[in-house]
Amino acid sequence: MAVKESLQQTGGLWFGWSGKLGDDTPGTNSEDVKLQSIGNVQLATIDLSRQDHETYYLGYANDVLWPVFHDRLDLANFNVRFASGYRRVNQLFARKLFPLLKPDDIIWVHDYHLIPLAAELRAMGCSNRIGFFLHIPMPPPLIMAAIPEHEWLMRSLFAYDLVGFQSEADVTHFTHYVESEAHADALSRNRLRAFDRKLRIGAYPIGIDVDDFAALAHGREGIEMFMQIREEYSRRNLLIGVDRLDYSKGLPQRVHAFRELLELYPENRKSATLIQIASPSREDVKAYDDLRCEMDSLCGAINGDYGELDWMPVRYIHRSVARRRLPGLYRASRVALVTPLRDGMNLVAKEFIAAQEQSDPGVLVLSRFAGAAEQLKEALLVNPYDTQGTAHAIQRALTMSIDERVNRHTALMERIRRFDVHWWSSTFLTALSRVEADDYQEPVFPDNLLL
Ligand code: ADQ
Repeated sequence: MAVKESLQQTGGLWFGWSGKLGDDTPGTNSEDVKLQSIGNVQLATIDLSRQDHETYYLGYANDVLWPVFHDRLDLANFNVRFASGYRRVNQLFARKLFPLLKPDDIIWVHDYHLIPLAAELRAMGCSNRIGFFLHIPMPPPLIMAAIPEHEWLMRSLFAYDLVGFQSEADVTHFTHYVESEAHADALSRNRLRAFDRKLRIGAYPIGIDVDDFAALAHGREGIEMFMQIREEYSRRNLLIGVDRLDYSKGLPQRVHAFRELLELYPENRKSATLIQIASPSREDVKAYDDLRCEMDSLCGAINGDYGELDWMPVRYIHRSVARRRLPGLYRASRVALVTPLRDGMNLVAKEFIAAQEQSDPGVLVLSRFAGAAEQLKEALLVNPYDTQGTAHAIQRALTMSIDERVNRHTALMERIRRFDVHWWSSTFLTALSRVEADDYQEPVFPDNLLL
């Protein structure tokens, strides 16, 4: 979404996987690039063969990089076929993209599926300016070092001119990795030299389009959703969780904390309801199937143990909600639970803030392990592994005075408005275009925000 908005502003070429599987039968070529224009954006897409989808996408990207970068070594599947599929598809993408490039194009590569893309392009003679943004967290050095190909992956990042991370913690992890594993020299806070190349790095926390999201809250479907939920839950305090069903999002821990709330503060029985929306995600990967079973069982148990004829503690919905309806749901909720075990940023936290009524806002309970916690200091920050601590924070959110809610919300709103999606893309692209200028001053972030 954020990338689409940014590209629509500048115009340009979007290149990537079509999301479809190609025909593997002999005589057909699934590697053809399909071109189409939408407004000022040209779309170039390519299908993946079944084998590449299995090894590159399901395998290396989602069964190796995703778990390891979210500190879940226990879930990683280090299969050598996955690594070669990942390298092969990045080579294929580079081969297909290279002929489409103009000499002065600036290339912005997104996320962990494409770490070696610049190195493959450079090997073909590409000298364009290339930047990379990692949407997920950068793990600490010793966790990264568990990936058998870690050195190759991190060396590949030095083929970029600029590498952007979501948070200062990610920048620190990367710097420590290259200093300890690749004897990198830190030329300054944001410039490193290793593998015979210089690289600029920085924290560019992604934001949302605040006005656009706030406007959706007052659109027809936003208002309908708000009225419907307000009416249905007129006698209840509503808590909301909206996530992909992913083990990084801490959903079982969240249900445990909500259960603890009902134990520690029984006054919430019959009055507090948690709506948890968990959209299906990566259902071909086993860990996601296990999580689905765990959530079904936990939500069934809490409703069985605490539910009454006229009240169920948890409404668990394993589907996604249309984007236009989400702000209405957020606006009708007293508290949002955004409690991932690890998250690059987490845009739901920012969307919840943007959807609130300024005069009577809800409270954000936010995991300290989400990248968003570096910016959103006025949320109630929690450790999601600490069930009791999280339950206490939820109770504090439910009972917070209107003055405190307004003060916290005002500060948070100012923050997400100032560092919105337009700030994110323009700051990154400015830094990328000026990467070699010695006088270029990196935006100091988030130091100026830790008030
Ligand atoms: P995600 O892990 O997908 O993205 P997140 O930032 O929470 O995580 O959500 C992205 C978008 O999906 C948001 O706009 C949100 O509203 C929407 N969404 C999430 N769950 C939904 C649901 N159940 N129904 C409908 N919409 C839903 C990755 C990283 C994040 C990082 C983003 C952007 O993992 O840490 O914030 O990229 O960089």
